[in-house]
Amino acid sequence: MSTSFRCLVSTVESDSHIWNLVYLQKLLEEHGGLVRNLGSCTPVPVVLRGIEEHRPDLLVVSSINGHGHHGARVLMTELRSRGIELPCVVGGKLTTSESDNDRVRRDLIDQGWTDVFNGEEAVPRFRDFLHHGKQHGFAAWQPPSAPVPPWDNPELMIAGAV
Ligand code: B12
Repeated sequence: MSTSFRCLVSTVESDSHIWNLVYLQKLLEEHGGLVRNLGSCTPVPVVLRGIEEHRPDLLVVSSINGHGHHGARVLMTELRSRGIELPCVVGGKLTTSESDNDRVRRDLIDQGWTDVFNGEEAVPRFRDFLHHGKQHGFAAWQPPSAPVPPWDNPELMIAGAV
């Protein structure tokens, strides 16, 4: 891939926060992204139309109102049902509890998201992702696995260790 790439920025339908989207647009532009920012409260059909018209190399979704986990699941379900295989990442404050971060990361990566950027390391990890993606293609990214806490580990639960 050349050093510039086409990128669609959106949020989820419920989320009216804007400055997270502006921040991401600027960050992506600093890294060579040609960005179309769809703005707040983005309905799924608007994202689908944006993909058709803009033909991005990458979809970046940000949500901070606490409903992002649900919104991201809904969006990915629609993308998959239409056979859209575009690299897609999501990040921000995706639930109302920081302690959900690893579980949400695992769930969304399992659903088909290329990676999920939440918690304190979100932006530094995202920069690494962009550098890697520009060299090797965003689809080649292997997300680091999220740790499984003991209370989410069925083997430990069955053994009665927790
Ligand atoms: C401004 C603001 C509003 C404004 C938004 C105005 C506007 N049009 O933008 C108004 C008043 C409308 C608002 C409303 C609400 N808000 Co508000 N809001 C904020 C506030 C104060 C700042 C958000 C902001 O602009 N930050 C600046 C941007 C640049 O930073 P950021 O969003 O944090 O993003 C950073 C990271 O999260 C990360 N990031 C974000 N997305 C992504 C994506 C990727 C891929 C990556 C790599 C990184 C990344 O990078 C950014 C830079 O570090 C925050 C509290 C706070 N101090 O953060 C609450 C906050 C986001 N709001 C909150 C809530 C609950 C609401 C409401 C539900 C309140 C209500 N009961 O009505 C509504 C929801 C409205 C809706 N439908 O979405 C909560 C969310 C709680 C959660 N997720 O756990 C927060 C965190 C306040 C709190 N502490 O409780 N809000």
